[in-house]
Amino acid sequence: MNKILAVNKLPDALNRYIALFDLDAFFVSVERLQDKRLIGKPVIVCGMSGRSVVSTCSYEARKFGVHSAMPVLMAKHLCPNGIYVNGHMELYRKYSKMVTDIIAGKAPVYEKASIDEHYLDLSGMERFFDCYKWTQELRQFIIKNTGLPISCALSVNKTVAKIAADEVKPNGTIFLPRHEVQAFLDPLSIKKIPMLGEKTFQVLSSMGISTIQMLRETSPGTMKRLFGKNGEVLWEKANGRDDTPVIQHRERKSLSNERTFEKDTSDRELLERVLITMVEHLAYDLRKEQSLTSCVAIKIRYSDFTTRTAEKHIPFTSFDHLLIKAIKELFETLYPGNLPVRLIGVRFSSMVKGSWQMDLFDDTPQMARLNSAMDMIRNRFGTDAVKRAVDINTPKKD
Ligand code: TTP
Ligand code: MG
Repeated sequence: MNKILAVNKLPDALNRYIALFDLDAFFVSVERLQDKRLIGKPVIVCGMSGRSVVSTCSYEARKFGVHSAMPVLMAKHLCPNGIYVNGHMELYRKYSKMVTDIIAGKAPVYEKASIDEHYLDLSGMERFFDCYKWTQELRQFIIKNTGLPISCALSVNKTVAKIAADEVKPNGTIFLPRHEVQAFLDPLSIKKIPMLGEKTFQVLSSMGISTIQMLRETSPGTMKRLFGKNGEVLWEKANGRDDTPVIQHRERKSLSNERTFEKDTSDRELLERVLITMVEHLAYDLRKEQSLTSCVAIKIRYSDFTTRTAEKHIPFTSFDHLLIKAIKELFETLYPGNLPVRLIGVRFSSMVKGSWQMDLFDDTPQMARLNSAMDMIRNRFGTDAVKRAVDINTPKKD
């Protein structure tokens, strides 16, 4: 294991070989495996309520201007003849795992960055074989064994691999060695740099900066003054530099938290508040590692050490309000209301990688915004910095 990790820390960061494998229109491609009639058509995978958003759409639908996270109502306006399909998260999870298993069986170091993206670090391997040829063979193997279209870019770091893969999609592959990186990046819009948000884009546009070349020709000092540390990172990226390592993926099966009380308690309100705080912490962890859960459980241990557990399957989510609702329901059914409790715990399992804000199950954009606003505060000031009114009096974690 140590040997493998050492590959990640090559002394010359410029000589890395980093590949990105990203499935094309992933959810749509899986739906097409189930129903061949969807092939070649504008297909939109989304929730079905009036307030739902688009999860993803086929490249045929993208021509009409439809894209992920767009309200379905707007998509229907732009693409009235599209085929609107309700998603099947369990299936996507299955296919995602299939791809991960193939990559895990062949790659020295890989990171699962989202439900359909894997970064591979092949640095050092170039001494033994042609890395690009190797990625092509792996790509063909994935296509043959899963039936899913996938694009692949091989270059010197994660940022360039990501930008390059997006450029050659769908069904594309590209190799960008170091000496070709800058010429490739220069003419592209600054919008193509991952993580360059809307506000930054507006500020840079107002300064007349529209291409990556213009951005890199701006001084790093100006970028720092305007956007702080983030500005410097953007400037580095515009210069084709990014030292972020590929972090070896480990499948996390579950997330859990429990608390033993100093003195046993049958205070129902206190127990509920403790549960809610635990759910908020775990849900924050879920979102931080870009995962969703579809199984929540609670555990109650009484004074006499009898332990009771209950679990519930729910649609995949990482939203506080849905998880809290499920946990409260479990608590209602499990706790009779008078026995003194010694320990209480929460567990999330059946997890899947998912980095998007809105899922297929009709969560509103407002809820997504509330969660991400709370997360931003927690990232800056710590997990306990913001709480729901209901758990405001709950003591901190033991
Ligand atoms: P992406 O890889 O961003 O998109 P994609 O695979 O559909 O299309 P592309 O060819 O451009 O890679 O996301 C992977 C899956 O994650 C996507 O199929 C659906 C889901 N997803 C959402 O549910 N909501 C979102 O906002 C996004 C961006 C993705
Ligand atoms: Mg994709």
